[in-house]
Amino acid sequence: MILYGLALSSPCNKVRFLLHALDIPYDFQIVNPLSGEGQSPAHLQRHPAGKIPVLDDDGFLLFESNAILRYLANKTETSFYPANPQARALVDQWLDFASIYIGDGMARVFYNRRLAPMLNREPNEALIADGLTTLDRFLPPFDQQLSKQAYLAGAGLTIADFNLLAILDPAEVAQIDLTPYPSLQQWRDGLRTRDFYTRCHKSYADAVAAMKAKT
Ligand SMILES: N[C@@H](CCC(=O)N[C@@H](CS)C(=O)NCC(=O)O)C(=O)O
Repeated sequence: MILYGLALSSPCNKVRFLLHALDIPYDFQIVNPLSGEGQSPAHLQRHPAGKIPVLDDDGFLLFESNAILRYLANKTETSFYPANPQARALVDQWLDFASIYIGDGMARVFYNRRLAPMLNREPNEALIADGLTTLDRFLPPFDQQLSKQAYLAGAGLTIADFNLLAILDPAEVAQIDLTPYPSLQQWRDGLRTRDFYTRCHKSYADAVAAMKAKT
């Protein structure tokens, strides 16, 4: 199995967390959109818009990180994506809810606070403010959910957790304060000590430092 992507990319990292948790060996091939590699003819053959991640499972190409999570989970019949229709629907609900709102808010803040300066682009303060407003509105339901149960969709770890963990991984480096959300923080602190996470990186800040050292 080959995963095309970058260690700084949350959509890539959610897939890497799942691959590690399932103990599936994979070849992580770096495609760095920040340096234009996404638009290379080779990568455009894999993804029509040149985005990452792309999974290559023995010639079967798949993009969109949530589709990749579901594919890998279906293929392995793992409890990370329960078969019972209602249990599965709740996983999908928390997966989509996080991707749409938390993913969007985080992306606006992270891009403008961290990536724009790295690319010598002017940060857009209005988008940062908008992202923070989105996070202020949508993080509380996640904190409430995690105050009631160990994981987003119930008592067991699921792909919804890998998704949110990867989305929130850049919080520190993007100076996003999660202290108002104690249950969310506790959930995240616990998952960050797990094998599937530490096999990926020690911390997100470490992944950023490793990338800077290489460039
Ligand atoms: N919804 C997509 C988002 C993919 C995405 O936007 N990836 C970024 C890196 S995190 C990318 O490839 N950006 C380069 C570009 O948009 O050309 C997914 O979850 O896979």
